[in-house]
Amino acid sequence: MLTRKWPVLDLGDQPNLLPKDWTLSVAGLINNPIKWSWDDFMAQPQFDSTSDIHCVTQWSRFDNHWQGVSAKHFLSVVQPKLEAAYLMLKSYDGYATNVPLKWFDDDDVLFAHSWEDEPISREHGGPVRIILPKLYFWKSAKWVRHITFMDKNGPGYWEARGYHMEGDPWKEDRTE
Ligand SMILES: Nc1nc2c(c(=O)[nH]1)N[C@H]1C(S)=C(S)[C@@H](COP(=O)(O)O)O[C@H]1N2
Ligand SMILES: [Mo]
Repeated sequence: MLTRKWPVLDLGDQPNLLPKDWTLSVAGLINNPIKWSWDDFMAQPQFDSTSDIHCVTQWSRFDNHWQGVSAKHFLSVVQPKLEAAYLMLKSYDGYATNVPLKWFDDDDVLFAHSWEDEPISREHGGPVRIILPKLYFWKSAKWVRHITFMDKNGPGYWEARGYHMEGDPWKEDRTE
């Protein structure tokens, strides 16, 4: 199904975060652990990108225009150690999802604060969510709060409930 509207899908508990209440902490196998406030985040180089969304429940939305901070820039700041191979993305609603670093480290991945030139709404994960267009959308954590870099893979919320550890839509990696 192709959709013009953007459906909302989550665990049902949508955190009500003002930008001033949002922080992002990053730890694990990196040389430079950080904790960014909203102001720290907005002081990073800004990045624009256009990409498609593919949900595992069979809808897609093409040509979304995002703005935020690129994963490439983020990685240049935190500097993953050589052993780092997976990220665990954790969110304010208790959600978590695991992503291989090789998928996260891509030109179209970002920490998005805007969609179609408007701040990302609360229900879509504002003030900041991950956009990882090459994997199924359950990997794109909304209300992102914490990231841990790991050498071993581990399951997030849906992965522990049978979703695929990678989630490549072109391979239809839905379940293990
Ligand atoms: N924090 C958080 N992020 C999440 C989820 C969630 O429940 N909590 N659901 C995931 C799933 S299964 C999908 S399909 C997309 C939906 O994003 P949308 O509601 O903006 O369409 O968010 C993903 N990111
Ligand atoms: Mo989903």
